[in-house]
Amino acid sequence: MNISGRDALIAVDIQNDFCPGGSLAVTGGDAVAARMNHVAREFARRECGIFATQDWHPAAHSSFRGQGGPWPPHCVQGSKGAEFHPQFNLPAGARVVRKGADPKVDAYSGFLDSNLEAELRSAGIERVFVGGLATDYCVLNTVLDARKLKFEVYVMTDAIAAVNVRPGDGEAALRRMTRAGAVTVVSTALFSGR
Ligand code: VGL
Ligand code: ZN
Repeated sequence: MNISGRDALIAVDIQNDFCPGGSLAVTGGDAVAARMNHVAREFARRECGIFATQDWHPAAHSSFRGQGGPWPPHCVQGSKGAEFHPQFNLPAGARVVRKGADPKVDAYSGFLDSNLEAELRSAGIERVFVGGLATDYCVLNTVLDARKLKFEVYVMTDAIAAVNVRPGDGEAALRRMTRAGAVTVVSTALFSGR
C-alpha cells in the first residue's frame, strides 16, 4: 500500500494512564506506543497529516466512579497520566486533538467536540489510518465516526489494544469496525515500498 500526502494518521489516546502503570492500563499498551511511534515517523517522512487524540478530563468527570461513571479517574487535565506515552514522540507538525473536557459527556470519539473533521477536510484527506488505545472504546468510536463521515478507514490491527472489560470486547469491536466498512491492515506491511 502506498502511503501519500492524501492520507492521515490518527493516533488515538497513546497516554500514560492507558499503559501499564497507569490508572486504566490496557494490556499491551506499551507495545502499541512503541509501534505507533514507528508508524508516526513513517507517516511524517511521507508528509502526511498526523493527528494525536488526547483524552482530557476535568478532575470530577462524569465517567469517573466517584461521579457514578464506569471508570477509575484517568487522563485528568495536566496530570502525568494524561501525557503522551514517553515512547510515543509526536513528529513536528502533528496536531493534538483533545476530547472529554466536557464534565458531563464521555467523548470516546476523536471527532466529538473537536475540529478533527474540519482539519482532515481542509487538508484534502480521504484515507485515515487509525491505531492506539483502546480498541473497544476510543479506537472503535473514532473509526465508526470516520466511516459515518465517509472517510476510507484503515485500522492497524498490530497497533491497537483493548480494555476487555468483558473478554472478547476487543474482537467484537473489530467486527463492528469492519462491518461499518473499515479495512484491517498490519502496520508493518504499509511501508514495505521504502
Ligand atoms: C478510553 C475509556 C475511558 C479510550 C477513554 O481511550 O479508549 N477508554 N476513556
Ligand atoms: Zn476517558
